[in-house]
Amino acid sequence: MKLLVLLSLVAVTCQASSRHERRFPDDFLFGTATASYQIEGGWNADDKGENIWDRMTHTNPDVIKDRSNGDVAADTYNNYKRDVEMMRELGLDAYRFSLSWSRILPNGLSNKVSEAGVNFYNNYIDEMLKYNITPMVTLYHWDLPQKLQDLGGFINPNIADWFEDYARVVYEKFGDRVKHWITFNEPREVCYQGYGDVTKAPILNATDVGTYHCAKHLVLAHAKAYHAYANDFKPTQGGVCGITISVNWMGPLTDTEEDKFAAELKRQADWGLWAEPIFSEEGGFPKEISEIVARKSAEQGYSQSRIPVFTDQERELARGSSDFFGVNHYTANLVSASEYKFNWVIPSLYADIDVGTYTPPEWDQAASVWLKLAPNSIYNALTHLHNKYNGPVFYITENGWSQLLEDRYEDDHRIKYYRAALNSVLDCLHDGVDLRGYMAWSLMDNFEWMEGYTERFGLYEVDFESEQKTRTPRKSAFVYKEVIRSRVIDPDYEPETRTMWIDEGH
Ligand code: GBH
Repeated sequence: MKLLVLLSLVAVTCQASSRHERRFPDDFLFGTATASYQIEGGWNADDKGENIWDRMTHTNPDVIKDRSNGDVAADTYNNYKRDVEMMRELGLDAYRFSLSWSRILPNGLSNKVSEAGVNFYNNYIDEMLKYNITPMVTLYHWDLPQKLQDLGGFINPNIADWFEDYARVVYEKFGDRVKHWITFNEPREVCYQGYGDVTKAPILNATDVGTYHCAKHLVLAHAKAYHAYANDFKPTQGGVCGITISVNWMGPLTDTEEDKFAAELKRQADWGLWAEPIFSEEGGFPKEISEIVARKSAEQGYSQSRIPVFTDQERELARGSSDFFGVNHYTANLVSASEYKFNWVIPSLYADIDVGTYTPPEWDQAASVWLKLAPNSIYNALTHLHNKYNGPVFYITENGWSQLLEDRYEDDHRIKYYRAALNSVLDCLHDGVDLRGYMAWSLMDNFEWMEGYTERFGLYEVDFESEQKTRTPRKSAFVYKEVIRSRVIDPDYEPETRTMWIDEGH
């Protein structure tokens, strides 16, 4: 009998090692991600302060597709134990979530710290740690305290100090247990969509200068929070601090020099504005963008370039200010110098770079208009960044697929997308990209910003009509669970039951 066990063990080991290349390392962190405003609810619980999403959805409900808001959302404020139970069901190694700034500092400033807010996050974190789930904490996922917005938000240079103060409170309260910090989620979405457009709060629509001034101040805010951690907390707490940038792959439509340059401009506009100052050798904003905007600004009659410069001191502050590169990745576009152009408002970020984008009709389409399954897009994006920035540590901090509410359990498109994405992750690992973890977006359905509750990204469905905000696993939850457990992608795996369970040791 003993011999038999031994023999079958040998067989299993051999099988595993023959697939060695297609296996996720045991210390690779598999997780899921969420964000405070999208799941928490409790918008005015205890002494929480108002934030820009509270203000915008309450005063201007028409900007949200279904006129909904995050007042209650998935009610994680009351359901956090159920959230952690779902993490255990999936067998997650890690969980990425964000802190609501105005829940911790009701005025945005650090003179008053909310005890109730701090308690809530303490409970959430402690519940994860009980089951060995590594918390990965984002400080800012778009819910700025309204008071700071009234003072100009990211257009006011003081935002860097306000953010550092907030970061210090958070490190001090939670840093004994949290070892993975992300300062900002997706600066492009904060600055372009919020300040240069009308597709995120505070819908400022300052198309000419909004994006660029926000970009500089956000980078400096990040850098100050990074150095505060590196100097005053890391020596005793021993964690890492980085930033998450949205990096969809932008490749040339054809291999002409014009299209290759157009793709480079698109990459600089989409992520280079934030990645270059932090991860490049030279620091500061991307050269080509700065040149184009300076030239156009002069032609357009502005007294100064619409894109600011970094002083030498600011450049040095930001350069190298990240322990890892967090990547939110969803899709790809093909970029053209001459075709498929959109009528952008002039002047604006995308009018400045003036390129066109295209996606082939054969790429599978998600419920979100902007989201398609693009082949090898994680591999293309990460190997590009790996080469460009000298092999930094990466985490994929978001990746996922949307559907409409109708398909409640069967989500085969999502499963197809995740399998493709995870294969692309394995290709990265095989080629030496230092990728340490992968967070699926999202643990559960949540408030999808301007789309309200009409687009669903969850591995768990949430019944927002129900009192309990009941969470039910979709088929993809079982498939992801099996990947995490086995550390391989089995293309034929089919769950045998719709009833979830918790494996021993979780
Ligand atoms: C992430 O953004 C967010 O971090 C997360 O909160 C969100 O729920 C998740 O993705 C799913 O959307 O409508 O054509 O103007 C992803 C990057 C960039 C995707 C802006 C939507 C809008 C494009 N987002 N984009 S469009």
